[in-house]
Amino acid sequence: MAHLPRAADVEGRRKVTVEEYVRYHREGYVVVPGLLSFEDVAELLGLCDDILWGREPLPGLEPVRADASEEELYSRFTRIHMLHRASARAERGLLHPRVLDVLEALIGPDVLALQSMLFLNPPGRGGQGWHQDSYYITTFPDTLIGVWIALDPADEENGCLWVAPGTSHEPIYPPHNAPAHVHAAGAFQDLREIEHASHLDESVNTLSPVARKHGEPFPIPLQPGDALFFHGHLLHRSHPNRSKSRMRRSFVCHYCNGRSWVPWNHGAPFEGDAANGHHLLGRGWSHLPFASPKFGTSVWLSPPEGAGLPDRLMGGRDNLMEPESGIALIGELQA
Ligand SMILES: O=C(O)CCC(=O)C(=O)O
Repeated sequence: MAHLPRAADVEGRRKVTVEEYVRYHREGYVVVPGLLSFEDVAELLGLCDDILWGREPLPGLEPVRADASEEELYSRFTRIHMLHRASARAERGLLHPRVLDVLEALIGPDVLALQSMLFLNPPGRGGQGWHQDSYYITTFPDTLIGVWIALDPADEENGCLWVAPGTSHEPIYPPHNAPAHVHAAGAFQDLREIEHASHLDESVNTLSPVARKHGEPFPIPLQPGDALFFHGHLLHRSHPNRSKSRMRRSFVCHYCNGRSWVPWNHGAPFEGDAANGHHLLGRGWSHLPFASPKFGTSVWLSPPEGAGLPDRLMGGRDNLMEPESGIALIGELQA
């Protein structure tokens, strides 16, 4: 039985251009304008409002006082993690077919959905200094990718994301005294330890020089429904919302190739040595365990079929890289 790694047969698929693919792999990010529709964005904004005003009670969140002021409501939290495990709307956002269409081309064809985050940055709040997401969310092989979807217009003033182009080619820099990190500990000669990743102050966060190694970082202003796909090693940051009255809401999700081993469950305990069984397979297939959508969001999977994969052999007559009969494999000769 073989799994034929081809893109799912999704109607109206958002196909990726070669230029988008190259940009993602060369620069570490690619912007896809208008990936989500007005209706998709409205659904996620509705979720933000319902959470804020206590109309969508979530496990772990204190109920909202009936007489709470708007300021009090906004001061309760600026981000909520793993919302897809509690909300059907967040699950639909995480497994949005057009997001998965793009992911299939960039890191697929097998796509595992790991995390969803809702950011509700009111004026004066939010911001996160330079960091690399693969340090926090470990996948082996490391195939992590983030997708940052704007729900409000996001610009420099209200705290859009900034990227440090090309830093996706850097290894993951381990924080000082970290118990483990993404690359095999001890395999690098000169991989220095860093301090205060995610700190807003660049003079304190010692990842700052790495952010400028390949070019000047720049902001990524986005309109609602635009999506930024960014590599798990890419250094990125945001600033606090400096606007007087504009929110900066965004829906941010993380994914990896469905064949990566994932010993990460957002800090929650799991049985055995892999947490893959807790994460949702969005496309393709995997020999590793995976979960199905809890709220019934449709996904296009491709379980193994009877058909075999085409043979592709290296080398041949006249050095043509074509399959040819009569090539002996060393394994066969020895057998
Ligand atoms: O949106 C933000 O403010 C920060 C998001 C971010 O850095 C991340 O998701 O890794």
